[in-house]
Amino acid sequence: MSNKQVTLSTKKYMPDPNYRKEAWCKDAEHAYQGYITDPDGFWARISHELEWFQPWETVKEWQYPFARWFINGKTNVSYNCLDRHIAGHRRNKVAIFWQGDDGSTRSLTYWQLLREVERFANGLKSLGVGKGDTVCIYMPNVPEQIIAMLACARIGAVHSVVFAGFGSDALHARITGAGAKVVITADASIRRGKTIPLKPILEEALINATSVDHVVVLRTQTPKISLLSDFERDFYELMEESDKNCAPESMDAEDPLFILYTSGTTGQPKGIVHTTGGYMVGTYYTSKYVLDIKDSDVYWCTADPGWITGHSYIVYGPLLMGATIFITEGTPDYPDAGIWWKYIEKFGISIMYTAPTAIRMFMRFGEEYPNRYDLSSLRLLGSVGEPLNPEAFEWFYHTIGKGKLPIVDTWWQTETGMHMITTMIGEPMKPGFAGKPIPGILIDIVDKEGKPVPPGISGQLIIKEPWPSMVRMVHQNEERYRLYWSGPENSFTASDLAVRDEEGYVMILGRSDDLIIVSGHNIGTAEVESALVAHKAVAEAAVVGIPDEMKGNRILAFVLLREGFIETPKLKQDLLYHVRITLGPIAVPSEIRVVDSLPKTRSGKIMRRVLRATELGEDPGDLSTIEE
Ligand code: 6R9
Repeated sequence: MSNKQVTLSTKKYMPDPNYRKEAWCKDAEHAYQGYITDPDGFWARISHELEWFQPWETVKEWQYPFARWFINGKTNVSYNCLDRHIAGHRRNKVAIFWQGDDGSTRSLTYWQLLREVERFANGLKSLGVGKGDTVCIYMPNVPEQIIAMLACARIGAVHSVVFAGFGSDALHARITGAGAKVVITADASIRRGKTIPLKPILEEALINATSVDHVVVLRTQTPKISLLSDFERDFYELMEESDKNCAPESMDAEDPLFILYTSGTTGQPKGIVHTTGGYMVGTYYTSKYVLDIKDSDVYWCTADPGWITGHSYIVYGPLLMGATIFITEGTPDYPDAGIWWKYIEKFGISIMYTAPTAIRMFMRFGEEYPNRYDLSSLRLLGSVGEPLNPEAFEWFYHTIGKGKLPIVDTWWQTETGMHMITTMIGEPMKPGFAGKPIPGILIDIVDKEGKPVPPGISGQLIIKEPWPSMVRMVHQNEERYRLYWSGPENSFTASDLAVRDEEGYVMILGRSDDLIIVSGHNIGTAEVESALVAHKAVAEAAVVGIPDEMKGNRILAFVLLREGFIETPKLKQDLLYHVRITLGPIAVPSEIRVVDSLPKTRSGKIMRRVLRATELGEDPGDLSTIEE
């Protein structure tokens, strides 16, 4: 297996110098050097911007492969997200704007949010939930989900949020895996104008889930569904019956804050455990310096709280910053493909943090939808979840950003808890490249012997030193946890393939477990997909490796065409030719199949292993994370 030479584009967009002047991060290079000179001092300074009930004694203790951060510090994340702002000038500031699928809207100020969190926290206590107990949250994207998360954090309960799109088997596995004592749910979620019952799914998931003592149900439908007395409690009744004041539990920096099962693009989901102090510092730091959240912003992260992006950058990071956040239960193309742009105009959204899969979907619908709305409130765009291929970057930059807004393409993982690589505001942007490691993060790209590769050569992405919001444990699977730190010189292996250019900009080539080796050459699925998507006829593409007697593997490509294009032998030839000239003959698929849809995880990642298994007539494995 050889490390491959990658031809890199040198296209650059120079940002308006004013963006840097006004950004929290004025000089990323200087900050980066600041970390190198004094790593612990760097994190210490950031930690002091937050409140600790008892100051920590040491920044970190690293006993490979276990790290502890902010030793003996005591704090509470909900206190830092709420009470800290109430005491200051943000008391009456809107914390959450919510937009329902049916057009209704709600808002909660920081004051109101704290009131509800305190009461609900007491409600959980009355159900016997205490510090260290696990609570499962299975709810749609409504403010009550955030209230539930913060209430858990307030009393020291560990939440395990399960995305509302999961079915009963997946939910059962997560409830029993984490030993949840209470499950918080809703009667239904609303999508595309349809009511999708959630409670029956939970009922099925609860069969043989013996750890669960109570279920709390948010009832939004009329007439109200009936509840089993004692076992099931109404969300608001529980809240109203409870005391209004709930002092935040004093949590050790290393006490767990939550468990989150990873998206499961490959194999079985893993319960990633994050702790209090380090996660708080890491998400606060990046919400400030990468997402550049200011008091005047209306911030929208389009993810669902059920994913790490939602945990870190809808809930914790932005609320630690005292931001006004926008959330919606709706879908991006209902009632039409203009709805997101309409929200931006309606709420004056200034920071939009979204995913390449959404951007590519909007590209398919065309510019007329965003062009109908006033998007002038936007000042910063962000992307996360998959490589932002150059075509999607260009569309986002020109059509949404009007050729002037900075785009932060943030590379990170459930395991990293916070952003790791991006192009900080004010730095030149290179389409196709996520950017450089952020100040505080040291990375490298290595070959299979663990030796750093030169620019232009692909290799494994590793993280060289621990960081505050790193995964602390895989729930009940220490062996799996240890595997993360099996990189060269005790580094963290990200399972992503990447390449760097001469200036140190990193391009993510896709999961290394999605690597296809054709005639001894490593081919990243993302590279071939990006080449296909660069063709004007292709909206989305997925490629998989199929065993081949001659080459070891051959490449099979699935493509979704843009509107106005139809499948013809000529078009397929054009696509193959296009890959040949962009990536070279080695990367040319042996076959192209035109399809109507691609299997994706609910967080929008293409599930290549499902395509591959279907093709080979094999068992596709765990399908719990698949989108219908
Ligand atoms: C935050 C999140 C992690 C995997 C990661 C990588 C891919 C995420 C990316 C990106 C290229 C980016 N990924 N952000 N690839 N550019 N900006 O998505 O966490 O669900 O754990 O997925 O997602 O392959 O390894 P998670």
